Amino acid sequence: MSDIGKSITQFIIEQQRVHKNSTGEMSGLLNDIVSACKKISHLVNRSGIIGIGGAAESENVQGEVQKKLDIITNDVMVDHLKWTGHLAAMASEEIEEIIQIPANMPKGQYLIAFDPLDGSSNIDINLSVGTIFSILRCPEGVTNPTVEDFMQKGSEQVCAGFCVYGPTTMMILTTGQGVNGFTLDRDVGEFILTHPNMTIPEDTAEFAINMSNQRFWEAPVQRYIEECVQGMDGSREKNFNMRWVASMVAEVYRVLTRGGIFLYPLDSKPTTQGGKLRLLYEANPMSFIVEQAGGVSSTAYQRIIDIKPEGLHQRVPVILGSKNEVERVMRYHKEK
Ligand code: AHM
Ligand code: MG
Repeated sequence: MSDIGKSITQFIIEQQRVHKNSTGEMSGLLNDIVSACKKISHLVNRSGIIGIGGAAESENVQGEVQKKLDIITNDVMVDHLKWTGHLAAMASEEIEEIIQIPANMPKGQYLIAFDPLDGSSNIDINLSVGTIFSILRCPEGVTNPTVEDFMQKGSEQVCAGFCVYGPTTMMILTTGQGVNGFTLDRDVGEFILTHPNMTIPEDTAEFAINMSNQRFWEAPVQRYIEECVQGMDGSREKNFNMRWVASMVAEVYRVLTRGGIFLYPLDSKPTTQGGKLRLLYEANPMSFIVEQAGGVSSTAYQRIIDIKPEGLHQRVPVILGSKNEVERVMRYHKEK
């Protein structure tokens, strides 16, 4: 029987039953995240009407001007996750230090790192934004986690997912057994399984990169993009199309749906040296999802989920998507 049409609640509980020793804590945590994302979807949808669009008067730890919704959605995530007893600590793009569970609340065995509103520069122009999250196990015996406890490789993730607030609100989820996509049915307030077993085609003719950074790229990326742009007239003898939404959730969703390659490579811009995207709550969860869907995710030199993190807000170059294209870019770097 097809699983399409199943609610995310049923899906999560059925997955839990497959694991014999499961305590149900992960299912509980996923349900908390689902509730938070439904609330965020509602707020994003109504932001213009209730006057929460536009910039706030603050900057986050990365020195980026915050949107009002960056702050509000961060609070929604923290408020939904801090009291249910499933987490030992949290880390957010918007907060410099880790977020501890209040002393009067029970603690659980998981850690979460999240970007509450990815692509928030798109909010005021009504393009897709999203929430990204990565779940790690809290090291055994640790009751008061520190930053060090979050410094786990992406390959240690037990679950990763993201929500896209676009024409429809979608939740994409992996627990290491493939990738499934759910669409929010607003009438009943449930995410419904609409995209089971998402897989990324190995080949593609679509690339995504911010071309305005071209002069800052390294030679192998210059070469790869130049060949795509030359299309039929160049060495690839094939025409490529290009997209750049400036919202990683939308780009990765597109790659999961019809293939493609997404690049935010190493560049020599003073503001993004070492890459732009953050390892813990952007690159790692997206890489886990992409690999689970049959794609590849690399810095061009190294598999992203093999990186040992050194900081909560560490940035890395990201090249992910259809296997044959990502491997080609990696090969160009090796040849260099
Ligand atoms: P954010 O988390 O502050 O929104 O930044 C991350 C976003 C990604 O979603 C997107 O891929 C990238 O930044 C776009 O950057 P740029 O504006 O340099 O093209
Ligand atoms: Mg982000």
